[in-house]
Amino acid sequence: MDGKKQVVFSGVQPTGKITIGNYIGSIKNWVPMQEQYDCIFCVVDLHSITVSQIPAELRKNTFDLLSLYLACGLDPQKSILFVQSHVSAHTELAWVLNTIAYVGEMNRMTQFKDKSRKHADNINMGLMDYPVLMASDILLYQTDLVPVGVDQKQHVELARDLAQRFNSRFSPTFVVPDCLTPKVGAKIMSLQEPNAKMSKSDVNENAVVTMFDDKDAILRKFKRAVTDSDTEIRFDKENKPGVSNLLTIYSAFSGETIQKAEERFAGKGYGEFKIAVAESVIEAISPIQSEQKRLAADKAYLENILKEGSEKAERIANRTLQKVYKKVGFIPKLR
Ligand code: AQP
Repeated sequence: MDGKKQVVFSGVQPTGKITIGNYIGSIKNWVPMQEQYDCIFCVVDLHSITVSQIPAELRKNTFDLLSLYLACGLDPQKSILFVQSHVSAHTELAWVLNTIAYVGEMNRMTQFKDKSRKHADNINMGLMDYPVLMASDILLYQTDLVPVGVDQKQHVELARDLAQRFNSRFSPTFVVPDCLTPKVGAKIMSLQEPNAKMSKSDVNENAVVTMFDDKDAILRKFKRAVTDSDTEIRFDKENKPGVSNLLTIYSAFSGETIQKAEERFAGKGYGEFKIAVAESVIEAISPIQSEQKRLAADKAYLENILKEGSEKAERIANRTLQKVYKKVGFIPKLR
């Protein structure tokens, strides 16, 4: 990191098997950014416990996600890769930001409302505070750009608001980050309910294609994807959400524009179209899957990446945290 390039920060929660939605909406877009920006990518495990997790599974999912990052092309020589809970400044800054975040604005967050409905037996403070911790993740690194899917846009806007609020209440401290969403695939939809987002924690496994699914499962899930009673393969989100979602997935994995894909499939049946979409996914993710498996078996290598990554992240994060502590009036700790 030479401090001259713009800084990019993003992360994914190890809450389950990463979906093709997570991949298209985030990780896939991070890879080319490494050439142009100072990039910091995190496995955000602190966020994941806002919903109940089985500890052994969380540990496995964390390593699986790190190895998936690497298999997709994130390079520890170019980017800082680390696990959120290894850098304590994330929770420390979150505490300070909590004191300038209003309960009213946190209550209005769409994801909080959605997850409160889905996990009515566990509406914990962490779930409500999730966006403040995410603001802390972003602001600690003086981030310029946050590449995320559309569902996280509201949280990045909160990070912007908190940065501006802190800067004006004390003095300029944080870079105010911009949100970056992909042109195609910013919100991949469920294969079973094309008006709902594809989510890794969906209990209906036919609704979700994961980056870990084998070829047969991918084919089966796409064959069962909900479409409509029409026969035309045309992009029309409002009237043909299922077909539009499949066209988006095809475009993201094949690299062909949606318009070209519409021309390719003109006059073809839904059955044939679904198989072609599945094949485009299989072709793109098979090499990633083999590489992920190979890397996941090398625990020492992964641990070393995390050790080096967290040391680099900590240096940057602690600099920001010390500035913040000084501005709010805490006395410096003598060393
Ligand atoms: N369906 C999606 N389409 C495009 N992008 C998506 N993202 C999530 N779902 C889609 C993007 O993936 C990144 C990581 O998301 P996350 O793990 O931090 O949490 P999330 O947004 O809550 O994703 P999930 O899959 O819905 O997880 P669970 O089920 O655990 O809540 C983000 O950039 C997100 O925008």
